[in-house]
Amino acid sequence: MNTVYIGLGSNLEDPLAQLKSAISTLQQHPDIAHFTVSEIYRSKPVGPQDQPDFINAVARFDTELSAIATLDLLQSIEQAQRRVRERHWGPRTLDLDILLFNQELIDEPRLNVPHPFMLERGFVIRPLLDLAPQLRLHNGKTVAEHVNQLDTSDLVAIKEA
Ligand code: A4P
Ligand code: MG
Repeated sequence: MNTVYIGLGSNLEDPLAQLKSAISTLQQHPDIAHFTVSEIYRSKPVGPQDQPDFINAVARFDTELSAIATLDLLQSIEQAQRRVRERHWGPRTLDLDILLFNQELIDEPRLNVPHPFMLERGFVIRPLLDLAPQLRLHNGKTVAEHVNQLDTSDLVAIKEA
């Protein structure tokens, strides 16, 4: 069984609904077990600023799928939610990134794990703190230690009614 952490992001076409839809699809998927998700956050865009704020979360699940098969599954969910892919680091209806796959280092044309930018992104590390504060990252620090080095002041947990 593989333990996977993924990042979820959206800033177009009702981003909160986009995330909830992806979460529901993953929760119900036959190849996914023990699905848990962080709080959901609103965050300022990293990269181009002339785009709407993002909604972000991190989820963890177990699966027998390989890393590439997991990527295929995530990309099929992105496609099903009609992801618009126009500009690098630009607006998107749904972005599902594999952050961690067990403790593996994967360097393939379609897949880099750990996700190359995860350590510098508050919108990844802050939600990850909700799920796994003691998880040891590839820089040798736990999530709880590492989060202190990031500015997470732009992240606001969304209170749901
Ligand atoms: N790929 C390689 N490694 C991975 C991985 N670990 N997980 C490949 C998923 N995909 C991976 O991705 C392009 C290719 O990366 C995929 O076909 C896959 O084979 P993409 O998602 O189509 O391209 P992209 O989104 O333009 O690039 P990327 O690098 O995914 O963008 P990022 O890094 O995800 O940045 N600000 C806030 N506040 N919140 C956000 O969520 N997101 C971005 C997007 C920018 N700013 C943001 C946020
Ligand atoms: Mg992506």
